[in-house]
Parts: sequence; structure tokens; C-alpha cells
Amino acid sequence: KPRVLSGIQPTGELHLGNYLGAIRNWVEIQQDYDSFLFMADLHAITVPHDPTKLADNTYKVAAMYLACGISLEHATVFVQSHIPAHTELAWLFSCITPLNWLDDMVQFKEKAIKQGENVGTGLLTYPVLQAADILLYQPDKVPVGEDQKQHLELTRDIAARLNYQFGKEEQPILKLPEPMIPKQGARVMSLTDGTRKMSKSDPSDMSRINLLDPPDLIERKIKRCKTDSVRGLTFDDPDRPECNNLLTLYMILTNQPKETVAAEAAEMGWGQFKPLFTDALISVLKPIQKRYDEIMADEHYLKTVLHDGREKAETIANQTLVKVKQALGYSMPV
Ligand code: AQP
Repeated sequence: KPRVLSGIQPTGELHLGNYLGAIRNWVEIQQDYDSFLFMADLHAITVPHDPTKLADNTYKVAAMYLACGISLEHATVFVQSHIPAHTELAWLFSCITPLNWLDDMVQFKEKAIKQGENVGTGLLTYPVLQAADILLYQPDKVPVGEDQKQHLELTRDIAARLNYQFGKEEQPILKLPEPMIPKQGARVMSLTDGTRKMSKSDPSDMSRINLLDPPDLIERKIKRCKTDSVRGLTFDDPDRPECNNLLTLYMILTNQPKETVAAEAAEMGWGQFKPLFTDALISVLKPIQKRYDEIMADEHYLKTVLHDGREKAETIANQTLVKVKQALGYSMPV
């Protein structure tokens, strides 16, 4: 089977963007791929973090993967920091990555502004670690949301450069993976500003639907989310980004064709649409929340999953690391 690899940072509660942009697609394709899914806890400290919450958040993300339908029959679930090969390969990559390749990374610019002078070097070199995370497993595809496309291009550039400088043309050291961006849900926007993506790090909780939000909170968030005073709801109007976002989410959650939703919504006002949207959200999230509670109640189970995941992932990661080190001319320990 071809292989896919993807991960999410345990930087807070997962939201609808993480689900529709990433996890839901992992579930959809898992039958056809050998999946490697990890919690990117090394990336989680590139912005200020609370050490008392990091381990817990990491377990919670793992539980959420399983609650959303990831099956251990098809997937290996592991914690990034449990496998030292990630940081070691990142160092090797950082020595062959020209500094100016990192200059234009949009995510760095967005997050660095928020941190001012205290911004850590790790936030700049984050995409180099991400390249190591991916290339260690030599995946064919990387299913991510639209926001990660630029980082994936950098990953391919690093692999190509290493192959070119240290490999043989007929036998590349690293495979160049393809991005796999969902046709729907690739960019879920904030509830309070339809021009910005929904994000864990937005200071306002009202800007996102967290996967663990209870029904009454979902109802409140949708009641208060940004809309306009125009009657008749439409897709794709550049002057109505919030309207497009909410209709698109409703279409995905209810599994309806765009034309059906467009026809239904054309005559509607917000007062009519919002309760329908709220119900759709609640009915998709309810079963996920139930499974999540069950998984979190059995700590031993989750620890076993992560232990087994580490063993399997580490074997593959170490094989790639040795291959790269040999190509770079390192001696191997005896
Ligand atoms: N709004 C979004 N729409 C679609 N996909 C999204 N993803 C994140 N936000 C959206 C996808 O979720 C996966 C994991 O993302 P991440 O947590 O590793 O980092 P991120 O993209 O930076 O996510 P956040 O929520 O914005 O986190 P913070 O605020 O901590 O940076 C990726 O596949 C991403 O595409």
C-alpha cells in the first residue's frame, strides 16, 4: 500500500478546521493507505507554551484522532518527541537548507509578529523540522489543509537538494511526497472574521468551533458569529466571506451538493439558517465526543497505542536516518 503521513500540533483543543482540513480526510482514505499519524509536540513549543499542559494535550490529540475514526488496523499513531530521529534529521537538513528559503514562509511571518523580539529560532526553522518529520517515513502523500501547502513545497525542495547533492540520479535517497489537499474544507475560516482561518491560537474562543464544545456553547457561538444584514444567502460572493464560509461548512457537514444548498439558502435569512447549521454541527460532533470520552476514560489503552506506534514508527524512521547519514559521509557507531 502507498504511505501517507500527517500530524497536528498539540497546542490546544482541536477545532472544526483541524477536523475538516485534516483528520476527516485521513479517515476517508485510510483503507487505501498505510497511515502514519503523529502529534507534533516538538512543534508545539515554537510558540510560548505551558509545560504543565503539554503531555496532557498530546494524549488528548491522540484520543481525538481515534474518536474521529482513525483505525489502528490501518494507522500508526505516535508522538513526535518519542522518536529522536526527528530532531537529528532536522539538524542535518538545516545544514543543507539555504537561509533564504525560510524567508517567505507565511506562517512564520504571521506568528512572529505576535511574539515580537522574543520570537524563538525554532519558529523560523519549524518547516525544516517538518521536512524531517515527513521525509523520515518516505510517504507518497501528505494530507493537509491548504495552509500547509507552502511548507510541503519546502519539504520537496529539501529532499530534491539532498538527492541532488549527495545521491545518485538513478537511486534517490529520499522520495518526494505529494500534497493531498481536500477538495472541500481545505480552508475553514474564523467565525468572527471570514477572511482569516479558524485557528487554535486565535485568542477568542468565539472564533472557532472546538470539537469538544457542548451543544449549548455551539448554539451560542453560531448565534453570535459574524454575519451581515443581507437577505438571501449566497456562496462565492467576495463581499460576503462569512456567508460563503458558513454555507460551505453547512454543505460539508450535511453532505449535500452545492447546488442543493445554494437553492435552499437563496431564500433564507440568517434567523432561519443558523438553527439548521447548529443542528448539523451538533449531530456531527456528538458521536465524536462520545467516543472521545470513552477513550479518555481508559488511560492504559491510550498509552499502549502510543507505545506500539512508537515501536513501529521508530524502526522506519531510523532506517531513513541511517541512509541519509551514510550519504552525508558519517561513520556508523559499532
Ligand atoms: N482553518 C483550517 N482549515 C482547514 N485546515 C486547517 N488546519 C488547521 N487549521 C485549518 C489543518 O490542520 C492540520 C494541523 O494543523 P496544526 O495544528 O499542526 O497547525 P496549524 O495549521 O497552525 O493549526 P492551527 O489551528 O492554526 O494551530 P495554531 O493556531 O496552533 O497554529 C493541518 O493539516 C492544517 O492544514
